[in-house]
Amino acid sequence: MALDTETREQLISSVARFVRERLVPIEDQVSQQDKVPDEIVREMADLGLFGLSVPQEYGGLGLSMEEEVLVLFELCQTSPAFRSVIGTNVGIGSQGLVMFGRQAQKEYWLPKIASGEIIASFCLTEPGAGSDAASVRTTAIRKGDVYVVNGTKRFITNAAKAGAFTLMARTNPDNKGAGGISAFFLPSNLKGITVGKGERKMGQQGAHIHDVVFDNCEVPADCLIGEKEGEGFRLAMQVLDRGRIHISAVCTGVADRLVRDSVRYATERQQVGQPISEFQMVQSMLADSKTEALAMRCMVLDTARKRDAGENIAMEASCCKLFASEAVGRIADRNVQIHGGAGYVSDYAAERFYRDVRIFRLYEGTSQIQQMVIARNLIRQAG
Ligand code: COS
Repeated sequence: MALDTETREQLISSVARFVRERLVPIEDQVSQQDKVPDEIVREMADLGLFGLSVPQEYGGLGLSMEEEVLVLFELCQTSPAFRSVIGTNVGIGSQGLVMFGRQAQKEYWLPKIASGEIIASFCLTEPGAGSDAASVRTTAIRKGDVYVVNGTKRFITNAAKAGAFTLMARTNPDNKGAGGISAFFLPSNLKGITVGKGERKMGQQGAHIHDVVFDNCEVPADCLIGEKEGEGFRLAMQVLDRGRIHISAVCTGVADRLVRDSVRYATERQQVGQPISEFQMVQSMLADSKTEALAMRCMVLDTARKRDAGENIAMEASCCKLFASEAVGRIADRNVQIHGGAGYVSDYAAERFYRDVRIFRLYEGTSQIQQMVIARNLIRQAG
């Protein structure tokens, strides 16, 4: 449901102020300590950020996709680790339930997700199933009233804090393809679930990823999302279509921040008796970064509006993710270049952001997967 203009503007300006006053000042601390303070998480909950995409009837803000990306444009003008705190509840962790869940599942879980009372994570990737998501090996075999789940999920964001998982597992081992996979929404405290240690990562300190191991875990049969087995892969793909717009909006927020940092540094830093922003080769970098940031914003907004209008945006979402994640990488690189030697040391945010943005080209589908999705759709349309 779309907000009225005044409420929308209020939400966006509250988020912008929160970023400016509460998040930007502690970016370096979060990176050093590898932890977002609990107090900040509570403030995020108070702002309603965990429930951006949960329908109002279940306690969320029920934003349209367009509104969600407008909020993300503001929220992500700081370390992307902050977005990760709410990211799985807003996106991939909850949306399978929102789109395909049964009434009782939604009534039980969604208010808790919207308030931030529980964190929801998305368990698709496995040691042997990354880009080839249909090759999931984790099994969920029906035995009476339960599914017995065995397998390992990898790089699961927020797993250690999760109170629930959206899990993709193979309910029909005879079907090795997409049709053998089902989706579940289950509590994380079931016997037989172990969360591994946090991985050491290149960037985004403060955001954490873990293995989740299922060892003869008995999952109640009513945790199946939807009415029948075999729908899990399609669910995952539709969650990811939406997630790719979300991540593209995250890239756009970061890009805007980096353009601002580049301009600020270029206008302050003096060389040869003048600000380096006077040099045309520096101007060229500023202009390219601004142009790409604007292009990202336009395509993300356009795709979000199309999704809100009910159009199939699988191809456009991949176009956004491909362009935005690659472009923000170039923008972060130019930002380092404009900062010169200062961009390589950690006194400035440039070095940290350069590492932080690298993951955008990998998660929720690598750039090569986006290219594949785009090309396949084009060819299908032509045929
Ligand atoms: N929406 C709805 N259904 C979809 C879909 C979408 N976006 N994409 C595929 N499907 C359906 C197909 O229509 C097909 O259904 P039928 O068998 O009924 O025809 C089924 O799902 C299988 O699709 P496809 O044959 O295209 O599957 P592939 O195994 O070739 O995989 C890619 C397709 C590579 C696109 C998919 O595996 C993918 O997105 N991989 C990346 C996964 C990813 O992003 N991982 C990140 C981890 S999560 S943070």
